[in-house]
Amino acid sequence: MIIVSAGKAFNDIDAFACALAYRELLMKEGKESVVVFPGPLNHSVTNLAKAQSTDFVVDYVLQSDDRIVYVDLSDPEHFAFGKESESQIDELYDHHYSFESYWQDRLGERSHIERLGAAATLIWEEFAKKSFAQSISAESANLLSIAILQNTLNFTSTETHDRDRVAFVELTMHRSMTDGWEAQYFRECAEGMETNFADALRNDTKKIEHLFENSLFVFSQLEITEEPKAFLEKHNEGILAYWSEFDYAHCLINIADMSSKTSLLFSDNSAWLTETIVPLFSSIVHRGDGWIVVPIHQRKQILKLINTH
Ligand SMILES: [Mn+2]
Repeated sequence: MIIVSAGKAFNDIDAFACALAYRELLMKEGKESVVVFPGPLNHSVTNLAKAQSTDFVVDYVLQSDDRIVYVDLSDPEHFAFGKESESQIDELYDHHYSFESYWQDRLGERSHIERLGAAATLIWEEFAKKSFAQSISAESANLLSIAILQNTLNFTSTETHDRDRVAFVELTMHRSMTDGWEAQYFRECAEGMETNFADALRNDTKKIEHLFENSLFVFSQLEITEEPKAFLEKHNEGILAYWSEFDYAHCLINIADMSSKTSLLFSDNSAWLTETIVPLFSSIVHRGDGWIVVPIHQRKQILKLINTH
């Protein structure tokens, strides 16, 4: 059996859309597959997304003759079936940094890691390459479109590539969502976040070891469409309460606001923020005690800045 999956902890709309659409592509090629998401889906997988498909399972015991396709992920530490599942990987589709050459060496042409706004763009391009673009289902076209919209932060992210824009336009004729779906989608994201802020935060936090010596790096991110300083004030307590679960950690949140195209970075340790995070940015829009506002960045971009600084 082919298993299409992503991370073990939480998966976002990009992973969700890629896996479900890729399952359809495999089906068109006459190959059976199962989509597996063992962890919770985060608040970016809204009702609009779930209305397209929920054709996945949570529990699956990997068999020794299964082959795996991982999407929107290339860091072996986070694979749904663990690092030990590496030898069973057939294909890998991702747009995150750091593991490009690792997978190039191991998978060669079966590793598809490219600098794009959304991994969903790669999956759409696979449909086209394999001549199934014309027969893609409306549900898959809808999902891939939502993922491109969200992962490029409504095309405001500097990670957005022309290929993301082309894919989004090409998908237009295959979509079935009604006018205004983009606004509806972001409204659902905001509502999901407000309804259960603690879970939204928890399910969009990366815990990274060994980046800052022996301290755990707790890096949260929320994508919003409202004034980021007011958002921080509203949720300050909730953020600090969550971070207090971690001992000896450096904690940072990236509140990325698509409307103002800025990122507000907040830490519970103002001195650490000034010393470690501030120097990463050549342009700082505003700053205060424990927070800075910079042009919009995504977490993976900030991680890259930390890694290369
Ligand atoms: Mn992604």
